[in-house]
Amino acid sequence: MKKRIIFATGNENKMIEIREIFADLDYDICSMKEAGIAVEVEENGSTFEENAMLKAKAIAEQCQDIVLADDSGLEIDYLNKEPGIYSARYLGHDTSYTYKNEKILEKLAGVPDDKRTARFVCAIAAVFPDGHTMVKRATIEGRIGHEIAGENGFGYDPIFYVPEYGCTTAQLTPEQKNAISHRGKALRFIREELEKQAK
Ligand code: ITT
Repeated sequence: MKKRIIFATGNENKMIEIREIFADLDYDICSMKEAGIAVEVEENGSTFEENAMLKAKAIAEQCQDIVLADDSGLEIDYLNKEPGIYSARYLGHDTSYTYKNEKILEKLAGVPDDKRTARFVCAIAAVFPDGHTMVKRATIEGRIGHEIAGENGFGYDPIFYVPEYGCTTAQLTPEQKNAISHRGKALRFIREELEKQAK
């Protein structure tokens, strides 16, 4: 039987990206739901790394598998790095991303491109059955676009413009986004560590 990796996330969009990046790895990749684990974790850390570790540790208490957790968000330089670790809760937890994205575009109305710099940040925490832990942070640099564009991805993707590609991350294919994204980079690092340990 293959070993399991459980992802401590309730975000189905993250799971889709994670599954693609770990597709050919010799582990069964399970969401919390698939593993039958339902735990509400209070994300009260002050960094992405702390919050990722809080989530991973809480779920690791419920199982004997490798547990990974993702804490991520968008930092907009013009807004003093908001929404940052509060990205999911920004402008209300239950507001739609169309609303959040429109409000951000309003806040940045008239701001020139060189002041619209932003980045997606992702911290992936890993907790192993023997208790040892690891955390990796990665980013993708870009800027806030001038309009909502693209149907792929999730969250803030439709307003996150990547100059090298001339489009938003919501206009990239899933493979293109994973190849350059914060989550793709952090997960590939963790993946390499898992492969080293399996040897
Ligand atoms: P879990 O805690 O259950 O994993 P969550 O959606 O609450 O799910 P976070 O607390 O890490 O996750 O919040 C991250 C938010 O940052 C997420 O909901 C998006 O709004 C945004 N975000 C993170 N990565 C993103 C990406 O690749 N594209 C667009 N938005 C992203």
